[in-house]
This record gives sequence, C-alpha cells and structure tokens, in this order.
Amino acid sequence: MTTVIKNGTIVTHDLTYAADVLIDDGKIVEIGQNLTGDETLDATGCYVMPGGIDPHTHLEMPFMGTYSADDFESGTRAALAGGTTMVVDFALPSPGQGLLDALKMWDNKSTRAHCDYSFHMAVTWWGEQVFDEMETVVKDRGINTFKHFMAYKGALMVQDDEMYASFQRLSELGAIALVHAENGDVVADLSAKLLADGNTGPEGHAYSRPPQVEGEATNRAIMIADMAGVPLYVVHTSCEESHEAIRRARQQGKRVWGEPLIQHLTLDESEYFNADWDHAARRVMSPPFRNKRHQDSLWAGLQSGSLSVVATDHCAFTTAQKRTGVGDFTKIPNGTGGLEDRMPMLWTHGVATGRLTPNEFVAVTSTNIAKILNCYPRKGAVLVGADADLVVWDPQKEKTITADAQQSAIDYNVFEGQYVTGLPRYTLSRGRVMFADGEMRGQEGHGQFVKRAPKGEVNKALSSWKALTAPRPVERSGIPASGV
Ligand code: DUC
Ligand code: ZN
Ligand code: ZN
Ligand code: ZN
Repeated sequence: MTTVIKNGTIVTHDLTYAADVLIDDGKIVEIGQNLTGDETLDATGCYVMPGGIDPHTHLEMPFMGTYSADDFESGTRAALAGGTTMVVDFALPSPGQGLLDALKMWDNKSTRAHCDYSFHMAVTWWGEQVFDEMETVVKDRGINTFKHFMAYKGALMVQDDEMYASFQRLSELGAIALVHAENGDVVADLSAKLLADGNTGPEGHAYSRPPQVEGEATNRAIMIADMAGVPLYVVHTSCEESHEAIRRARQQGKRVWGEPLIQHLTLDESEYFNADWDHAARRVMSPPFRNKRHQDSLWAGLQSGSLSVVATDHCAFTTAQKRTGVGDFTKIPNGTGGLEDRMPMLWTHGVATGRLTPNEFVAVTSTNIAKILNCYPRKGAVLVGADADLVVWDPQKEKTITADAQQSAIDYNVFEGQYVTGLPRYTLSRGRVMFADGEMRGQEGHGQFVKRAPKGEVNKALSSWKALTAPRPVERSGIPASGV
C-alpha cells in the first residue's frame, strides 16, 4: 500500500518548497507534483517536516531508588503525539554491571516502543570488562555514543581518570563521548551544608547546583576530550557558563556540541521559589531551571549555531515518587517530562516569536541530531530513500497543555497551562500514521532499534593537540654525569 501526503509545504533544514511526498513500504519513494497513492493525507496549510528526534530520554530507568514512570510504551506514545518519531534512550549499567548485560535489559524494555529508537551507552564505572565490551557495543550493536556522569557522587559518577581512559578508548573506536557536566564533588558538599543548615525543601536542589558547577565540569570535559582525541557532546546545557565553554571550544575548532532542553529554554528558577512543595519538587531535575540571563544565552546559542540541538531529558516521576524527598531534597527523584511538548513548545517560543526559522526548527529538533548521532539521512531527512518518519505540522493548530490530556503516565505536566500554537496534524513512523487529528493510532511494538555506526572521520578531524604536543627527544650535549 502506498501513501501520499498532498498539498503541503516541505520544510527541511535547508529548503522550503511545495511538493507531494509518496511513501511505499516505510520509505519515501518520490517527491514531486500531482502524486497519487492508495491512501491520501491532506497537508493543506501544513508543513511536511522530518519527524522529531529526541536525543535524550530515560524511559523506565532505575534511578534514585525508583523507576522513571514513563516506559517505552507510554514514552514513545507521548513522543508521537508531539511530532517526535525517534527517541535515543540511555542504557545504564549499574556500577559493576557489564555493558552487554545492561543492553539486554534495555532490549527487553524497548520491545513495546511505538516509534523507532536507539540507545546511548552509559559508562558508570571503569575496568577491563568495560574496555573490552565497548568494542562489541560499537561494532556489533551499532551504538556510537557513550555517556559519562560527572555528578551523582557515590552512584553513577565517574572520576577524571576513568573518564580520560574511557575517552581514549572511544577515540580508538571512532565513537563519541557524552557528558552530564556538573561537578559532583561540589554538589555533594553544597547539598550536605544546605541540609545541615535546615534547607531541606526542593529549592535546596537549585541552590546545590549553581551554574558554576556546570561551567567547571563542561570546561574540564572539553579539555579531557581534546587530550583524548574524541568528539564531545554535552547533554542538557543549561547555563551561560557551560555555553561559553562550548562556544570557545567550537571557535577553536574542537568538535563539541551542546544540547539545551526545552525545559531550560522555557521555564525558569521561579518555579522552585514561588510555589508549593509539590509544584517545586515536580520540577526538580539536574541541572535545575535557571534565570532569564541563562535562558537568553541558550536561545542565542540556537540562533547562532553554537548550540546544536534541543532535547527533553524526559525522565518523568509521579507526585508520589517525588514525595519520597519530603524533608530532604537530595531524595527527590531528579527528572521532568517533555516528550509530547518539546516540538510545540519550541515552535511557540522559537518560531512563532521569530527567534528561529522553520528550517532552523527542523535542524535543532531532528536533522542536526541525526547527523551528529550518525543516522542521517535514514532519519532526519525528507529525501527519496529516507525512512518515512514525518510530521505534518499545522502552524495554526493550538491548545493549552494539560496533564489531563497527555499521553505520559504521570499525574501532572511541568508545562501545565501553557498555550501552544503549532501541533502535528499527522505523525508517521516509517510510513504508518501513528497520530492523526489529535488521536493516537499507535501500535505497540512497531518501533525498531536504529543502529548507528561509528563516524571515524570526525574523530580524525579533531584539533591537533596530540600532534602539537607529541613528545620528541631533544638531542643535547653536556649531559652531566649522574651523582656528584
Ligand atoms: N537529570 C535528571 O534530572 N534526571 C535524569 C538524569 C539527569 O541527569
Ligand atoms: Zn544528565
Ligand atoms: Zn503548583
Ligand atoms: Zn539525562
């Protein structure tokens, strides 16, 4: 059966033009005028864009004594309802657990996905087993991205020596390093002092993770990546201090990318201070929401290209789960949702306000991500031969976000009450209509794993720290005899 999307305007990262799109067997087979197919989707008044890719989710993740509440079923359903057709989730070995063993767990969790997905591998400890298994993860499993937590001391955090060893191994394998950049030692110290002084509420979380802890860790990770010869992707860049480090590195020719979240772009720290306990705790995530100075910096980064992509870090917990932190903010599970809202919120606050062009919107929600993570043009493209992961986007369609109408399994939404304009009319996953006119038509298990090969040429095109500093023996005379 063939499907044709008619009367729309195709918007890609680089082009805007009127054409129909013909789909067969999950792929785009023709783009042109007056195309016909067995099934017709009308895109009058709409943009036909590559489906969104969320490069950062935590679905059914064991974390802080519980599991994140959205699994691959509800999480990918939320994604599709918001125009996102692929998610990249983190396979997270517990310290001491092998990478391949952890991957088996994520393979099992993901069988119910409605849309396509991929994994990043987390490096939560270091040893010979991790070193060895990395090769299989890259070459056989098609995972080319490895995340390092510089925070969560005593749990997921890795030390600098472990990070440096891991980065060098990734360099050999042609893979990319990811970092959660916060100085975990400083966070632990600030948290203990805040608690000792009686600051036990959720606002303590924000005080314990100031922008400086993120800026310091980002700078450190960039320098370590440079010395190891590996490209670096900084997840959830939330502040000017971190953005500044990324800007400087890029300007020096380093392969460094920054990923702001839709939450940090649109919500600020007042959510912690002018609110009741539940409201504030529901918004506890790391890094925390910042003030307007930082938000302006993130928007400027998207506009100028110094920041490359927009993600969610979707890691949703119910109010009941959040309440395990009553009396001690360090026990509030860290994380917020956003999968369903990323694209409409970015359109509303980015495109409708004139900050971003529709083409830039496509770049930061989809194409740049596919290119960096190396699944372009299978994903992130409207091209003949690409997967028909598409969103028919209606810029006039509007709604007010409310938890009552969301796909996510949790009992609130951090964007509750926000008016958005720009929503999907249709979302297609490999040619199949999964969401149409406000209704889910998903199918559990439709989603497939997307392999991403290493992209060795980027590693080879890094700045030349090694060449510049390679040791060379100096020939000199006059070597003193040893001893006196
Ligand atoms: N930050 C969060 O808020 N949740 C999950 C992990 C993380 O780094
Ligand atoms: Zn993180
Ligand atoms: Zn409230
Ligand atoms: Zn995360």
